[in-house]
Amino acid sequence: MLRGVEVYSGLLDGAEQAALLAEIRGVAAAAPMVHPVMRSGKQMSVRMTSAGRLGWVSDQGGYRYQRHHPSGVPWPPIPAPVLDIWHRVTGLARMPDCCLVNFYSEGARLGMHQDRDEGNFDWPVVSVSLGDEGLFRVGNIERGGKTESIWLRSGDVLVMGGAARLVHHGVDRIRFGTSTLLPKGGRINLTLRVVDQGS
Ligand code: MD3
Ligand code: FE
Repeated sequence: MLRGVEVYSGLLDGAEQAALLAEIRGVAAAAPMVHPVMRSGKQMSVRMTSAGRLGWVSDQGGYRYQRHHPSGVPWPPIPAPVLDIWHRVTGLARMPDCCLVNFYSEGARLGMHQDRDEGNFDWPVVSVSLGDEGLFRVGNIERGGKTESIWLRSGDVLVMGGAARLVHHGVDRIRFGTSTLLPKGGRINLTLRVVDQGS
């Protein structure tokens, strides 16, 4: 695939996936999943929450990282098994500030975008897929041009660093019901980021 994208297919076995899911249920109990609203006023089809010092939010005021869930509660800590994956694949001593949790139910998608709300793009981004398969698309730093697609499966881990850190990417669709990890189906993606906004 693209330079700067490392794909660890099947890095997490079934037991590890189940343990992560239990941790994520705990995160969502403390900080409930919401459908973020974009600046346009349109609701995203993906539901999101966060763990960590900072969480990613979007509303009519725009996109940003902030210290609290929209309800005002602080974000729960990033679960230790999630930090362990970050350490295994990046080898970095610096831990991420944010674990964004994305939930895709049947029909949910994420349009092509860049991740550029962080303060420093030198840090890699790590993504963990759980549950149903998702069709991930990667493009270019510039808008448009050729794209490449790959199916991400439960237990796959991606590291986006270097030249890939600012490429456009998105999730075109999920294959609902292709995994038994979530009893009611759907896909969960954990995205780990160093936000590094000097605060
Ligand atoms: C490429 N999430 O939350 S993860 C996102 O599967 C996001 O939910 C997708 O894009 C998902 O912003 C894709 C893979 C990923 C994450 C971060 C990236 C790819 C990336 C940052 C830079 C380039
Ligand atoms: Fe993204």
